[in-house]
Amino acid sequence: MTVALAGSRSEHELDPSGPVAQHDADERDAAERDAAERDADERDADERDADEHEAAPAHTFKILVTGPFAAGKTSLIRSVSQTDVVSTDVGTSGEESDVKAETTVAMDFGTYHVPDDEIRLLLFGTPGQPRFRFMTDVLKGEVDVVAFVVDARARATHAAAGVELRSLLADLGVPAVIAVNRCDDADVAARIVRSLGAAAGTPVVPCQLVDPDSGREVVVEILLTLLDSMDPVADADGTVAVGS
Ligand SMILES: Nc1nc2c(ncn2[C@@H]2O[C@H](COP(=O)(O)OP(=O)(O)OP(=O)(O)O)[C@@H](O)[C@H]2O)c(=O)[nH]1
Ligand SMILES: [Mg+2]
Repeated sequence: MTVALAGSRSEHELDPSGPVAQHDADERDAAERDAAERDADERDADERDADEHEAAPAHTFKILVTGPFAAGKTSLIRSVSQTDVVSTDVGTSGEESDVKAETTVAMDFGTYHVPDDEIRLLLFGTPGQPRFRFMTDVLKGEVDVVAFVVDARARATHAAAGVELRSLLADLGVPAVIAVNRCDDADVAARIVRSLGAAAGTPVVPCQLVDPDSGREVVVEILLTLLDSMDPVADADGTVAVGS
């Protein structure tokens, strides 16, 4: 049926089967299609979340990578990280620019994942310049192991590094691994670590941190240190497992 009203809408506009009605129907269809697509997207997102949850490693540990300026902290994280490293290096200013062109001003972040053991390390690197030392306080919460990096050749930095190391470990009460960078000699590395005043038995790794294989030796020592620091838990059947 078509109703014509003078001065009002045209007869086409009021025809229930005309263009306006067709337009309304199209809009309804489009809205239904949008809603269906939204539902499908939400289902996909839920499934992705569930998959990610299932794939999440059982044990995640926070490692604080710290030490004096230019020791090789960023190099360690860049060498071993299995995910893109979050880096905050910018042009070095002041007298330290004679040592190297770029320096970390906030933090480095990288990860290392041991799939079979479902272990993931979160590696947080601190800046080395004293004026950014407050970032160590920001980053040091809930740390499981300190990876302390010193440059074997930068002897002038060792006294202050020892003070920093001892105070940090006294504060955090967690174990440390000491990476003696630019050093291939285990005896030299052990001597440097003794001069830092580290506790006897602190693991020491002589290393070249620009080399990923060498960086992974530090990671292995971190993993062993984590295992040592965990309490053994005896199962009912007498087997011993480690838990975090
Ligand atoms: N030859 C050599 N160079 C290295 C090694 N490790 C680090 N370097 C270099 O030493 C410099 C310092 O390394 P970084 O990793 O930036 O040191 P950092 O401790 O992060 O420095 P800040 O964040 O500024 O305190 C860089 O120019 C590196 O390329 C190494 O094992 N061998
Ligand atoms: Mg750095």
